Amino acid sequence: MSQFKHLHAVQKLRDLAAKPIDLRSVLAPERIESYLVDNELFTLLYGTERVDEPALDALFELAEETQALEKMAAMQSGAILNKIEGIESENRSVLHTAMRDVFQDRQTAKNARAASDGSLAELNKLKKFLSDNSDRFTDLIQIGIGGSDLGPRALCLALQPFHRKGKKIHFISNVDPDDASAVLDSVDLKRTLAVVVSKSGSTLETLTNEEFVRSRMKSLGLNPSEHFVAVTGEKSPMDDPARYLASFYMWDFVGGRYSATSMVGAVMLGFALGYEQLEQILRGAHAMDLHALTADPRKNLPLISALLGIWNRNFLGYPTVAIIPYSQALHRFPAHLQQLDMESNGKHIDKRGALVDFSTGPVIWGEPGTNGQHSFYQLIHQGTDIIPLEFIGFCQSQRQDDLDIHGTLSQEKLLANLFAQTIALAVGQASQNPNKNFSGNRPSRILLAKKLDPYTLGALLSYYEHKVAFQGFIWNINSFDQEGVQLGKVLAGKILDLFKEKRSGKKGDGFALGDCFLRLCADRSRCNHK
Ligand code: G6Q
Repeated sequence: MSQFKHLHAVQKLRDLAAKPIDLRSVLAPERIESYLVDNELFTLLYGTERVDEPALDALFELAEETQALEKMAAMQSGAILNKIEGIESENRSVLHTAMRDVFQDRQTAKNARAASDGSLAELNKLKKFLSDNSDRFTDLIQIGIGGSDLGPRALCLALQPFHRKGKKIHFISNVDPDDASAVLDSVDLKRTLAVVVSKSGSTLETLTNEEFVRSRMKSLGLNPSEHFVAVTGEKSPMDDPARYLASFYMWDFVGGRYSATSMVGAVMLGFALGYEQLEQILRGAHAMDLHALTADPRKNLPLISALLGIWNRNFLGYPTVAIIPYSQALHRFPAHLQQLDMESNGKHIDKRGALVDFSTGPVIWGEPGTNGQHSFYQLIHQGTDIIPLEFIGFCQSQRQDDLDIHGTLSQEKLLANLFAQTIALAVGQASQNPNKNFSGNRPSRILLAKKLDPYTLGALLSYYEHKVAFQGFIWNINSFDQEGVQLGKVLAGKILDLFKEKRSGKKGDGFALGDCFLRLCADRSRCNHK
């Protein structure tokens, strides 16, 4: 049996989960007002989760027994965390927090000072680069994939009203040529800066797309080395400053999906928003890093969110979580959280190398509300699976451009829908007509803030990073590697060899399964219909 199952708190939680509270009978204003916790920016409302005091006590005991806060402190101070005992594995510090511990109060990273010094040096380089070059360019294309795309893109799109006038940002991530082609058709390359982001400097999609854009530039008589910037690891195949207008660095101890606040996001965000607003994102993230590190467990927002997630996943047995921002600006944020959470905690062995015998990370998915209400909420309210929800809401609209229509503002309509959903899910509705019956007793929680600005967004990003890390600490899994993505890459390489062989007529090692798909594709290409 795994260590996790042996934990005293786990036994207790299992007993408690045999008879969890029923939200239909307990939900009342007093409960909503007492099951909440806040810090300077956010209020986490969790009265609509299926927890009571004994369950909460046992969850905090679980955090203590697994030393979740101690592990957070170890992470933020640069201890080696990215390691699995007894088998070949990564073996590194995990220091994304040092990327934003660059301001005067520098408290978190005593042992991680070198990392935050490195980050500060890159930020200073970036500040100078932006002031020397920003005027030359109207557009920026970020070329990168996975962690080099999702987080930075989500942040960029979330802060549109803060973008500088006359600056447009585009992204190319997919190796689908239609992605690059569509972006290239929409920009004036003479005034475009291309930022190629690849920590390894060897990612097929990114290197292909870089060449795609370079080639288009050359065909227009432009010199790519005056338009291209690199963000990569030191000594990676892309670390070749002669090919680039500038090169910025990131390090092994910052994982791709945790890298939005490193140079991976910073170059593009600095260009889009200006350096000062970029700094606000970093300051907000740093404030939440400190909160995760120092807040008492019962006041610690990401820890509480992690524990509620573990209650839902391991004890109530719910397999997925929907994260629904009631904010259009956050429309790509769930895509970032999908990667952050599922790549981190979708693991089948623990840190001792043993197969786990409990559920690890749930399936994470989401879309902004209210749009989701008009599509998949049917299943959430009346489907046969129970889907816990994490709502994100803001009291004020981001743009403050609102109108009283039929007696209420649009922002009020948005919030009314958010609060209505959490109540409807919890209390349901009895009806004689079974098709109109809502069973209720379905859990959700709300993370509420005043308004979405760069500082708050930085803190929100960090909140989720720490929620995911706390869950990994409690499950004792390695949340900072991603071996599960390797097999597909290797097989894609073999299939690419088949494509090459076909073109050159040379025979290679053969790969019957891959070959079969290529044959089917060739047949399809010969079909007459469009
Ligand atoms: C993230 C993953 C992965 C990575 C991409 C891009 O944690 O490691 O999504 O970010 O595969 O990798 P490169 O930045 O090395 O191109």
